[in-house]
Amino acid sequence: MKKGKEDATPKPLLGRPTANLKMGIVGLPNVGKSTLYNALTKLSVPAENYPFCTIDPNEARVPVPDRRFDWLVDVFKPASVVPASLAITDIAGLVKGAASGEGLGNAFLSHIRAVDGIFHVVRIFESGDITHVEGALDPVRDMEIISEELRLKDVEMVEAYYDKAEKESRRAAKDKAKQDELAFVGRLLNYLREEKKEVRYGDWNAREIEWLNELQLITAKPVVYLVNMSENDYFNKKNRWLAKIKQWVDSKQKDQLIIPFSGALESKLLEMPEEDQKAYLEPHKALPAIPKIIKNGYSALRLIYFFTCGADEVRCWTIRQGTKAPQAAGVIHTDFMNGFICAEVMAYADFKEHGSESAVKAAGKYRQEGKNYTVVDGDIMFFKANTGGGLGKKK
Ligand SMILES: Nc1nc2c(ncn2[C@@H]2O[C@H](COP(=O)(O)OP(=O)(O)OP(=O)(O)O)[C@@H](O)[C@H]2O)c(=O)[nH]1
Ligand SMILES: [Mg+2]
Repeated sequence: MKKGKEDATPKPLLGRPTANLKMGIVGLPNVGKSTLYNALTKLSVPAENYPFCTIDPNEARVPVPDRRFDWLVDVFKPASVVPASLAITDIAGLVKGAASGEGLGNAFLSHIRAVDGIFHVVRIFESGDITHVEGALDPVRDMEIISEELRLKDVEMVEAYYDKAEKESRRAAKDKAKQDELAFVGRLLNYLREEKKEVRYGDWNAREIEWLNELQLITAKPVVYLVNMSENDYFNKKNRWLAKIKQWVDSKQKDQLIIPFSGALESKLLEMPEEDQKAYLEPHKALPAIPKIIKNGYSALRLIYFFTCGADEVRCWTIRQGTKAPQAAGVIHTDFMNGFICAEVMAYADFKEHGSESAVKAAGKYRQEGKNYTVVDGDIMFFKANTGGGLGKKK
């Protein structure tokens, strides 16, 4: 085994250092957030035609759809199954001026601060009956309002932090760490307030990410844009606003994901048995958007999972990208991390190709990995650990 520099420390990720993360649904009032939430969770929270219908944030966990998992369950026919899941919070609508207390202002912003990633819902469905808080339909204006409110909230927070850092650095003029921090907060304030940029799009070094992670700014959270359109437009994959929305999103950063969906259609599908759903979508060659939304919310949070498979259980274990084998083992049980000996690993693709553990072994694809191994999404893992009671207790 190589020693020494193989382990160049990768940059930490922005965000809370845990795999227990959640997405929040954010947007103007009446754009279809609760409708989406209902479709995502198949729960019923009130979705009424008046602003601020959702007052308390609602939270649910939804399974992450995955064909690989379904296939493993088919092969192992285990007694119990545990898919990966994504926590989602439905947050009430944000209005212009929220950052300075308009609408239900600050309460909502604190709900947004409590999530780790944002589903930004924007409305392009026309409806005479359903009030638009800003009057006429204009999704680009709406997206701008939301992102501005969130950015202004961050400016406010960083200004306060700057004042504090300045006082501390005056008190400790010789403390280089404090001076460095103040210089960074100054640059950050300029970035947010003068350049009007969002933290998630910045190129930060490891030390800066550590500082940012103490601040937990709203614009540091990853965002997935969701465009709510009429059923017809969804089927025809056409709406005059789509190009303008893409242009706006691209102006922040190229190649970001924009997922179209139809709240009206997804609500309709909820009422149908599965065969009827297929029959309804088939003529339009359309798929429901919900699975795509869940999967992309999960990966926006930089979450991945590995599998453990056996006759008793097939299970997904959620970790963040870049997690090493011992910490991954620790998700199952801290004893597995503390007493970590090694991990036996099969890539999902190899297992699928060869069909059994022994065939994977015969093909020379069954690996033993040590504590520096970075777990890959879809690894099928088996840990060996010294858990006090003797060697080889495993999962
Ligand atoms: N026509 C049409 N109506 C929709 C669609 N999605 C949602 N609606 C309707 O729009 C209204 C508002 O939807 P909600 O999901 O409650 O909106 P919200 O964003 O949660 O609103 P607040 O919680 O007040 O911020 C409801 O009457 C929904 O039925 C859609 O795709 N098409
Ligand atoms: Mg709502």
